Amino acid sequence: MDKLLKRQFEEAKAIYAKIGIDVDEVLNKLAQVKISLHCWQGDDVRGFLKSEELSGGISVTGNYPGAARTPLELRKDLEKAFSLIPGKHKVNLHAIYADTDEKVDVDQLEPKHFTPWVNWAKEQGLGLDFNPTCFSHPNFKDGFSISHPDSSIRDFWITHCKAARKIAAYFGKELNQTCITNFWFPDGFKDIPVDRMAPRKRMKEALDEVFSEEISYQYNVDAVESKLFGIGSESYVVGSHEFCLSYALQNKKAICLDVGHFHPTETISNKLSAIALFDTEILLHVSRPVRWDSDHVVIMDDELQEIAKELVRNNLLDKVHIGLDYFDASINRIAAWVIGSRNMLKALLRAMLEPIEMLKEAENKADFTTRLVLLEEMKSYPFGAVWDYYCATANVPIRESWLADVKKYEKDVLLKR
Ligand code: RNT
Ligand code: ZN
Repeated sequence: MDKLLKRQFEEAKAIYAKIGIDVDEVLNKLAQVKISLHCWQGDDVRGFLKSEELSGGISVTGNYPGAARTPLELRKDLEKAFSLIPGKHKVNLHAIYADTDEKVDVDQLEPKHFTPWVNWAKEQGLGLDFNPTCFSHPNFKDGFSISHPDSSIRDFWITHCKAARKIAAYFGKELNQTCITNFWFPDGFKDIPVDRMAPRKRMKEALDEVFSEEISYQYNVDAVESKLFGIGSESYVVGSHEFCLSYALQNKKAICLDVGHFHPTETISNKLSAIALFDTEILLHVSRPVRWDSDHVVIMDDELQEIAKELVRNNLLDKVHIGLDYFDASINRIAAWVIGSRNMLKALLRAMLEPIEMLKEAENKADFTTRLVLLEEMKSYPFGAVWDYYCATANVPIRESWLADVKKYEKDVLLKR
């Protein structure tokens, strides 16, 4: 290891020790954290079933060259990204990423259509998470999928979601690691509805049907994701936050909180402690909304830091699953993955390097001066030296040196596509 890097780490360690923080212990804890890397950043949410253009009120802008066109290309790109991110993680697949030569519609998907992904995950020591894809399909009609008024359309999506759970259970069993399956439905109205209740009733019943089959919790955990609005569902979304949270609580499902899915002044960092008190499992879709649910690449902004602090300060890392969810086609897609993952981990590291007990004590004594002074001074503590050391020990490039790897891969592989 680079001598300067090592010396800077030792100095940083001594500085943190003075305020009562054991840096080695922190790094062991950080190494346990798994980030679920969303495969769809690699190809702009296209998938391989080639059914229809992206729909569901989400959109990707940009035409940076090199998007993955096949499962093999996507896996190679993911491998490249993982080689630049410290730790062992998971990959989050959508149903449209099936790896098969068969012409198969989403309601007919089976575990066998994902075998190459499972074999690869085993080889790479990765976990897999899953999502049914209830959009980009002719049966996503009039803005509705599983809560469509037409029962044959609802049934199609119910069958698809049931199939998705079987695939998820297969992932969990084969990889000996629970698969988190996230159910997100774009269903909603562009304009003010007359009947807000009926679609929600249909969605509730459809979900009951989807989840009617018992699947061991060891293999699969289901999550439901809420949303405030999407493109084309500006006035009303069936799966609102109240709907999804209530459903999750009543049915022992996990609730998925996406950073971009709330009113602009609402933050998910402020929701975590409230929800966690009620024994709910939580799935995070870490994203970055810019003025709206724009799904920008995750940066080290205040909300990311606040989310990380909530997870660490409240010991939530065991019951909160961290996934990323954004799609940017205007920059190198591998860099997009690496930036977001490294930032999520960095934010957690920084949160772990706080004198939490000291801060809580000050707060409990109403010594808000001490609280503010400590919080502000901690901002210039040398966490960067700890992060660099962590990257070096995990055998991934330090600081921005990973960019050279990405540029080389772009030249050798991506630009030839
Ligand atoms: C959409 C949701 C959802 C999707 C992915 C592709 O607003 O955030 O999670 O981004 O399923
Ligand atoms: Zn999401």
